[in-house]
This record gives sequence, structure tokens and C-alpha cells, in this order.
Amino acid sequence: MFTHALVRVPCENFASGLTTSGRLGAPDYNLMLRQHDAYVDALRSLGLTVITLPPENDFPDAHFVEDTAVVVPEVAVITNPGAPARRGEERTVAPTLGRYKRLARIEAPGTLDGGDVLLVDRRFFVGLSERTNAEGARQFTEIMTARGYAVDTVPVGQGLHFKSGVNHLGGRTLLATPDFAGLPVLAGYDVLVTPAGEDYAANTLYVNGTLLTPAGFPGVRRLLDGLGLPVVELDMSETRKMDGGLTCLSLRFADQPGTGGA
Ligand code: CIR
Repeated sequence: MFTHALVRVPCENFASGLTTSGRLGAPDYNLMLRQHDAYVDALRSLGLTVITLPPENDFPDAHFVEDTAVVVPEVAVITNPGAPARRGEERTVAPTLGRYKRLARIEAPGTLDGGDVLLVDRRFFVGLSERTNAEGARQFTEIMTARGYAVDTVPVGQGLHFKSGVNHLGGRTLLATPDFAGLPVLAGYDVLVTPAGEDYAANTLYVNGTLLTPAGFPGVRRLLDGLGLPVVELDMSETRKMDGGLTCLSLRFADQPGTGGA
């Protein structure tokens, strides 16, 4: 069970962040803040204590905190983000996570974005993408295998991050876009496949038995309803305009006694 989530308030110039999705229209800051508040409220309603970092005007993508760290009970891995414009976001995340966890770091020339890292039970999938390179994945594998986790690397052909295409819905169930669903490494899981036009909703988040999913994707909603878990839809329009997904707005973790501090 997660007990905590770390988020960051989007900064006023969040629309200057990296994006490839110009066709979705101009981002609206006030709407972004309202949608972010609703996201935080959803996490709180699931029992999480939400730690909120202040906006970072020099880093317009910094509210995508998921990319700056990977947190498990044993360790928080501070990443070296793959996009040069985002390097430095991790500096203000590390001290906060350090209050709860031991820290490890991905060091240059390794790069790794948390959006490429999916944990299913004690097995990690790490996407090799434009943001995560082989050296970053190698360092991550060393850190996590030393702590008893399995790590598989997967090439990300399509989309920004591995979790743009595949996410865990609890138990043995995954949700994947058609491009990722047939990956040999996913054999052995129950893989639900997003219907045509609904790839964005593959980025659905399982938190303590509830599924948080982007609003406006009825086919994915039907698939999720079939699992019998509570489903909460969140409007992600402004996050999507900046190539962001629902998972990337937070870092979720369990604050277990004995795992914090040095
Ligand atoms: C970027 O391109 O880095 C940001 N505009 C979006 C990052 C989204 N992160 C994520 O999905 N994990």
C-alpha cells in the first residue's frame, strides 16, 4: 500500500515545457492548476499523504515528478533525466525523498526517466527510449538487482516513455496499447489492450486498489469496469498537451519504518 505521494505545483510557464502535441491547442494555466488540484484530491481520497513541492520556474516540466526518481521501500533512485532541459529537476526532489529513503543515483553518461520504469510486484520493466539509455538502465539494474528485484529492459519504439504504452492494473493485469501488448516480455500477464484512438488512456494508475484513469476514453473505461475495481476519471487535457500522462504527475511510495534516513 502506498502511504505517500510527492507532487509539484505546475509553474506559470508550464506551457514552455517539451511537447510534440501542438495539435491539441494552447495549454491553459488556470485549468492546469484546477486539474492538478483534482489529481491531488484523488490521491488524498485514497488515503495518501501528499507532499507538495513548490513550482520551479526554470524547469517548466518539473511537475512531471515521476521522471526524477524511482522509489521502492528499500531505496529512492534519483534519476539523470534524459532531456537536457530537464536535468536539474531532480535536485529539489532528492532532499525530500531523502527524508524517507536511502538514496541512490543514476550518473552520467547514464540517463533514465521514471516514466520508462514500470514495477509489477518485484519485477521492473525499463524502457530504452529517447530518454533512457542503455547505461542508465544498466546502473538501475545494478541498484535494483542488489535489492532482490528482477529487471527486464524493453525497447520503446513508439511514444515518449514505456509507461506511455504499458501500465499495471493490480494483480497479473496490465493495460497496454496495441504497439506494446504483444511484447514477448509481457507474456504470462493478462494484458488488456486499449481500443483504437484510446492509446493515451494506457497511462492508467493503480493506487491502493483504485484505478485512476484519464477522462474521455469510454472503451478503456469499459475494460477497467470489467475488473470490478473502483475507477476514478480525471481530466488530463492540459497535462496531455505537454505530452504528460496521469502517472507522471506524482511519485507514490510507502513510508515503512526503518527504510527512511541515511
Ligand atoms: C517531457 O517531454 O519530458 C514532458 N513534457 C512530459 C513528461 C511526461 N512524463 C511522463 O509521462 N512520465
